[in-house]
Parts: sequence; structure tokens; C-alpha cells
Amino acid sequence: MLAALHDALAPLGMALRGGFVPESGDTVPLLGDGSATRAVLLIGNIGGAMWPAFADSDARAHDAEHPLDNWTRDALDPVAARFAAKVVYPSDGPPYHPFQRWAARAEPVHVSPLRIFIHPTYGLWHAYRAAFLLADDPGLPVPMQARSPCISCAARPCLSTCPVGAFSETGFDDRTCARHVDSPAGTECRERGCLARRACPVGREYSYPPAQMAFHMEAFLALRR
Ligand code: B12
Repeated sequence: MLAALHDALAPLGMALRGGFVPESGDTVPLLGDGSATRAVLLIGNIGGAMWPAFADSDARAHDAEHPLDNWTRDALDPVAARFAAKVVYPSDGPPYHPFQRWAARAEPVHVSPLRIFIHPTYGLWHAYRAAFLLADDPGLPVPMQARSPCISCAARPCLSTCPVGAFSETGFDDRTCARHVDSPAGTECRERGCLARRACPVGREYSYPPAQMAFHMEAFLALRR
């Protein structure tokens, strides 16, 4: 089943990011018939692999208010149905499903100083697009273990690069960030992606193409304007 799912996701530029057997603190929803979920599979994008599939998709998605969310649903709802999974999305809510908590159960990701999760190979260039909830464990592999690459990063350029100091040890000041990105001084961040995120030395070869960077920054601004 996992190999067939991998094949179904590949044309969408998405990947199976791992999975886990839910425990009581995981706040995983019940299945449609009210029974317990026995396995959660996380689906996501790694690097820019998903961008061509989305960018070349039809106009309906691009005209809508949340084009990537709509395209993702259109693409993944039928895949979930094919694998008899209930599907939930990161944008469902609020309240939101705890995708980052689930991610940490499924693969070796850790909280970075920027608060988004860092992967030892893909760095900050990955995201979660859906979770498939299953009635049976499909034989999940044991998640790989790896320390956070941030532990051995003495320079922490991510924390010193933001022109308006939006990141600190205490959190991310999204309003200060949005004000800057929306101003003439924020052109570099707006058009080529967050400078702090781009300063991270881990997984640079997975960084998103410029068009995807600009798309995500615009979507962030639209939420914060
Ligand atoms: C709301 C939201 C935002 C809001 C945040 C508002 C706010 N201040 O709360 C805004 C619009 C600002 C935002 C911005 C961005 N977001 Co956002 N966002 C979300 C969303 C939809 C919900 C987050 C949430 O409230 N979850 C509810 C809580 C309960 O979930 P949780 O998993 O249990 O949360 C745990 C972790 O957050 C963790 N945690 C977080 N910080 C820390 C710090 C420490 C020290 C520790 C120990 C734990 C910890 O602990 C929490 C409790 O277990 C998630 C998707 C989702 N459903 O999770 C994306 C999500 C978190 N965002 C994501 C991204 C990529 C971004 C942006 C980079 C997008 C962009 N290009 O602009 C920016 C930058 C964010 C940043 N640098 O911090 C990704 C992160 C992927 C990753 N690699 O981790 C997610 C998962 C969406 C996705 N599709 O993958 N986001």
C-alpha cells in the first residue's frame, strides 16, 4: 500500500513524509464511522518538487482565494478515497490540527530557531499538505532518528539575518515581519523569499524556486494585511 501511495503522490510532486500509530495525546480525529484511527500518514512537499504540478494546474485553482489549498484538496481528496483514508488538511480550522506535533512523531524534524521545523536533510524547505487517517496500520516503518542540525550550528545566521529582527529566542513577530515584507525595503524578502530562512545552511539544495518563494510570501502577506 505504501509503495502504491508513493506512486500516486509522485506526479503531484508530493511525498509520503512518514507516519505513526496514534496515542492518546496526539489528538488525532476519529474516522468517519466514529471508530479510532489506527495509523496516520503525513503527506507533504520536499523542496520545489510540487511547484511545477501546482503552477501548471488549471485556472480554477489560481483564481480562487486560497489557490494552493484548493489545488491540494482537488489533488488529494481522490487519492485518499482510493486508499480508503479520511483526509485532513493543515488549513482546516481554526482550531488547527497539530501538524507539527504529528510531523515530529513521523520523522526526524525539530523546532528551529525560526519556529518552523527543520529536517536534517531538507532543512527548512519542506511542508505538510495533508494527513491520511487509516483504519489499519499499513506496516509503518520505524521513524528515523536524528538530532536537530541546529544543535551544532554555532553561528545561527537565521537569528541575525532578518532586517527587522522578527525572530528572537522568544518567538516570531509576524506583524513586524509582514510590515517589512509589504514595504519597499522588503522587496528582497517578498520576491525571493524570507532572508532569515534562506540564511540557514542546512539543505540549501532543496530551497524553493523563486516563483514558489514569492507565492508563499504573498500568501503570508494576504493573511496578515
Ligand atoms: C496559523 C499558522 C501560521 C500563522 C501563525 C500565527 C501564530 N502566531 O500562531 C502565520 C500566518 C503567521 C504563519 C506563518 C508561517 N507559516 Co504557518 N501555519 C499555521 C498553521 C495553519 C497552524 C499553526 C497552529 O496554530 N497549530 C496548532 C498547534 C496546536 O499545532 P502543533 O503542531 O501542536 O504546534 C506545535 C508546534 O508548533 C510546536 N512548537 C512551535 N514552536 C515551538 C517552540 C518550541 C520551543 C517548542 C518546544 C515547540 C514549538 O509546539 C506546538 C505544540 O505541540 C500551521 C498548519 C498546522 N495545522 O499546524 C502552519 C505551519 C506551521 N506554517 C508553516 C509555514 C511554512 C509558515 C511560513 C514559513 C509560511 C510563509 N512562507 O510565509 C510562515 C512563517 C512562520 C514562522 N517563521 O514561524 C508550516 C511549517 C512547516 C514546517 N517546516 O514546520 C505549517 C506546518 C503549514 C504546512 N503546510 O506545513 N503560520
